[in-house]
Amino acid sequence: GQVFKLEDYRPSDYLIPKTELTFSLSKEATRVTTVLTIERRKGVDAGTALALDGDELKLVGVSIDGKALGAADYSATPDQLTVFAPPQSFQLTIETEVDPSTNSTLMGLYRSSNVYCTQCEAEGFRRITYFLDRPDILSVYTVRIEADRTEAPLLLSNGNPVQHGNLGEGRHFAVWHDPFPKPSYLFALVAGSLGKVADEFTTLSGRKVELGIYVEHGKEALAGYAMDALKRSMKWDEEKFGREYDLDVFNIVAVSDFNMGAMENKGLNIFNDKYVLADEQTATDADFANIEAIIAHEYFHNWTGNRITCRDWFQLCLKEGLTVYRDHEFSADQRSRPVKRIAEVRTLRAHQFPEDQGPLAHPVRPRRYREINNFYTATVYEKGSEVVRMIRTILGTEVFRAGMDLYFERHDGEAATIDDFLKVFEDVSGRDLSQFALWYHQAGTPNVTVSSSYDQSARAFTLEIEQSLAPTPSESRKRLMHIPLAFGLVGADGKDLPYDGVEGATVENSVIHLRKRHQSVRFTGIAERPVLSLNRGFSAPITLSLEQKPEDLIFLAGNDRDAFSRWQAFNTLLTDALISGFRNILGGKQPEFGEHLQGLAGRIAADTSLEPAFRALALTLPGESDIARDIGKGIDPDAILAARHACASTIAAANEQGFRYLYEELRDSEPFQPDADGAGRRALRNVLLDYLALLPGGADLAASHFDNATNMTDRAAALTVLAQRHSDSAQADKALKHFEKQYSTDALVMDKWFIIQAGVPGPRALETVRALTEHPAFSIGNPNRVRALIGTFAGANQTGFHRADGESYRFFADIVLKVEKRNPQVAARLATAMRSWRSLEPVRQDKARDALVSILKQEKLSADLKDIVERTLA
Ligand code: HT7
Ligand code: ZN
Repeated sequence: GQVFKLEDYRPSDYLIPKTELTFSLSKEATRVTTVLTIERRKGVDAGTALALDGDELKLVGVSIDGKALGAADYSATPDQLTVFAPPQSFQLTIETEVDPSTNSTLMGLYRSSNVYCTQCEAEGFRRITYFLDRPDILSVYTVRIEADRTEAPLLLSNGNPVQHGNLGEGRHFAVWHDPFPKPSYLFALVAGSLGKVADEFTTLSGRKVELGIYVEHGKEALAGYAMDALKRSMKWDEEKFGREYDLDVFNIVAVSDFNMGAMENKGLNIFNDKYVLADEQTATDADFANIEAIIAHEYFHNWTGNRITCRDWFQLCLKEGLTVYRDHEFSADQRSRPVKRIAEVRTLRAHQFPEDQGPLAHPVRPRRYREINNFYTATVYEKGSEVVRMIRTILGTEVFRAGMDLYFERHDGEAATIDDFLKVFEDVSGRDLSQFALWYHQAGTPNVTVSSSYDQSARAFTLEIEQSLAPTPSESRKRLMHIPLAFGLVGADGKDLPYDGVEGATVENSVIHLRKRHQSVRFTGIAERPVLSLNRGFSAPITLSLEQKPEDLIFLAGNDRDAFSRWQAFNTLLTDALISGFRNILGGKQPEFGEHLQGLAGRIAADTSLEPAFRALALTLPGESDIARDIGKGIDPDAILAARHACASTIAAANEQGFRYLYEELRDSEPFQPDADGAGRRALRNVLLDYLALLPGGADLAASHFDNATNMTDRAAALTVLAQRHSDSAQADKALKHFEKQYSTDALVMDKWFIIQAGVPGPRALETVRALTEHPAFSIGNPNRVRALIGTFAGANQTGFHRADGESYRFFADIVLKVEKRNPQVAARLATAMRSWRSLEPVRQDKARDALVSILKQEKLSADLKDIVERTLA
């Protein structure tokens, strides 16, 4: 396949200032008439051909300024329309025909539950009409939609509505105009019959905006939380970034077939219905939090992505990393900042660290790609957000805000680059960010090794700090990074000790700026031996090799003023214990867990000065894949599971009384609220249930938790505990059957049923998952179903997926190929579950390699899947 390179970027020869589209919608043969106002760019030679992108298109006709083109004037294939020698400025009219009903890729124009909808990012617009389908072509769109009035009473596109009316023969039309020039990837159309939830928002400057959320008829009551989240997002962006909404209407449509979470099309966001529909009976607290975050994310794109877009797809992190940063800040403000930060770091470590440490590693701003769809990654999104966060840490909140203001002022209406973004911060701060820019350009997670010593007589505390960055694919030599390490020197009373001097590094606002390979940082005037609290708040996305005594970690877990570091200290103790338990098991010995862990777990659980959500996170043991990642090599998932189970059982047995008391005390007496407080209490109670379920009578306790649940959070938590801790019990069987019967017609709730069963540890999960692919609620064409059942099995069931006999890999290869026939994008994303195969022990490694190779042997493999599998094997 073709490799696209950043260094090959050059501006297009032609511009398209105006785009007029007319859709005559019909299920199998939709006609699209495109009238493009085109101008040759200044300085480009007359006679230069115009090559427009297409993808599987059927051309019906093409004309220039009203005159049909002759065969000598152009050439057309499904993938390209070339006009050989167009005039300097002209109107190009193109007629194409597309078939939405058979479009199972969910890119371009397709049908989802009888609704016409579109997905154009990244390169889906070219499946609708021929175009310069690249993000630096900004055009003003006018869209006319014609459809059968009964089939599609609702006709939506970007921008503001300008006209609608009847056409006769049961058809009608609507015209939409979007005054803001935009790239083609932000185009959207929706037509069908949907229920509407309406509201309004008055902007800071007093403009009224009509808000609409469209959902399947009968589901309107499930859109209330999303609407509330939208209004809160609009207000927050005004307050925190000075950004107002800019059109008269803002619409959101929920569809049930969608490749990703949602899409920020200008004025017409389209959502996976999973991230819109919620009430306490069908959605968990995690679902509510995701809805809030994704509604905010897509809305925030209106400024970071739409008003200022990306010059090319190498700059994807310009909009995605920045917008994730913004949605993280929003959730932190709406909920609990420390709890949100811990959750972010867990996600980053779970998804981005393995990417950075494996064969699919790439820089936040990649330099090359074969298939752009495969670059919507945790690195671009989550690490991209961390990089923005580090800019704030380095510059401080106020200068960062000044930089953002300058970014909006300087680049509004443009297609910008990461260099433009960094430049605004250099300009407002007067700093040189060229070394810092390596965070965008170098792949891999830096490791920082630290040792410390205290010299009582000199009252000096010295840190020996060293940074390193392992080679990643196609980057063998790495340069030194600028790493901002927030820190505290914690005294015996838990307060940060003051110091009167620092040598060996720039230290500002409790941040050490690491810029060299090795730095010896000496603090003077330190009255007592401090306990080092380093990388507070996870100020830099690194791995830290820091030898710390267990008593220091226990001290930090109980006393650090930084809540993230308290969580981190306890998590480090747990991880160390689990890894040594794993090694014991591999060596044929019993794992042992020190009493300090059990005591600390009990104290954290009962510490009412800590918010319940924090206690829940602290008590959640590192997951099997977290442990595997920290072990690094020679992974035997069965031994990890056994160590984790033993550790949880020890903690449960040691704290039985306290945990039972708290479990009872946390029983909710108040009505359900999907807010952070309510969710925190439920989270803590459900973590306690998970421990108590390991003690005698555990299955009955979980069954009664299930039976008495008054909301989906508790019901799903109890079902998970039954399925994972007591999979062979009558109680688990009964609860699973009950759940299935109760929710058989609710696809989103049935996804939870698939997820829970796909996650049951042990070799038998394969047969369960195989059987569930035949379940009436499963559908290989629906991304949510596929991700729930297959994605969970491959991505979150370590012992089931990595069966030593390799059977799960063979099943997985087959099913990935089946998905690929309909939807290459979803198949490619699924296949990334194999990315850490080289960290397995040798027997499993061989079997995993065989399965990957078997995928490559398939004829006519899509570019999407081929790219992932080849890079995974390289
Ligand atoms: N910007 C959106 C990304 C997206 C997408 C990308 C490729 C294929 C389908 C897609 N659907 C949505 C979502 C976002 O990050 O906000
Ligand atoms: Zn986004």
